[in-house]
Amino acid sequence: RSPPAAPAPSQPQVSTMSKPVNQQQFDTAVGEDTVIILQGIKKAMVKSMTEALSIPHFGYYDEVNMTELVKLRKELKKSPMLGEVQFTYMPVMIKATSLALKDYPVLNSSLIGEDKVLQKAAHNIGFAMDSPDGLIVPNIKDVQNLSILEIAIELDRIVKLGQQRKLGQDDITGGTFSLSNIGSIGGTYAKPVILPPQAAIGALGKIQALPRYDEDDNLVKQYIMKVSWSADHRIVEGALMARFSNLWRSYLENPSTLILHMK
Ligand code: CAO
Repeated sequence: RSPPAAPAPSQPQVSTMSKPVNQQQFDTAVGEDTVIILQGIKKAMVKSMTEALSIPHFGYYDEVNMTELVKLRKELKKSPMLGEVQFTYMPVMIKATSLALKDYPVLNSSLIGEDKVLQKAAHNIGFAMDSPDGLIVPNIKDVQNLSILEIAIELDRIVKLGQQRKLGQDDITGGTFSLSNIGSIGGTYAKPVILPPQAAIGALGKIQALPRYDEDDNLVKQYIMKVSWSADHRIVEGALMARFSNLWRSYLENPSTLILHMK
């Protein structure tokens, strides 16, 4: 008598139902497994993030004392110069990035082949945006020539257009360095993925009121933000990333020094 047949390996009951999908449809409740066809921004993310995997990422983390900036923003928010423009921390962080890039231009560059680095003159600072269609990274052009107010106006314009799915090609291409303010949603540290062909990206955590010691050893309430940098270790040494981060942090911790860089 032949032995009983081995049970057939169980097959997942995957429905072959396929459908084109955009961002909102990901959370559609279905009673069976569904194949989702990626299109547009979602499809582009597969390509760019797969490409990013070929970059050896160096991670560097620090905390920034935002106490002075929190106070300053409260005051600046009242400025009539802002009109309807929302004034968040981003314009200051974007300006501080550009100022620090002046001293560390390799972070504003791209590796070409195996032995060339294209150092870019323009500081086109990208920012990750959680848009209705998913992750987009529009950028503010020539930040090195803009005041903080001008950056705030441009950020406001881009965010509003992004929310309405109306961003033009120019706004989403040509970025040279990126920031990802994940802290506007929550969380402290992140492990940001470099957007090729850029060389670095910084993820900004939530600004939190936390106890810290002052110089007289008193415990004081301070506003702290964690920053997580990733840099392309083929062209950026860890020491350089740390020095860049120190300089960037110093602008945010002493925002009055930014006045010296106003045009
Ligand atoms: N910590 C504490 N408060 C923060 C904060 C932070 N890190 N970031 C923003 N806030 C505050 C703002 O100051 C603002 O406060 P008020 O209401 O008092 O003005 C409020 O939160 C809302 O800010 P916002 O998010 O509308 O604006 P923003 O300029 O700070 O950020 C944008 C704009 C587009 C970066 C943000 O909306 C966003 O999409 N963040 C998500 C980025 C993301 O998805 N990253 C992951 C990428 S990898 O998948």
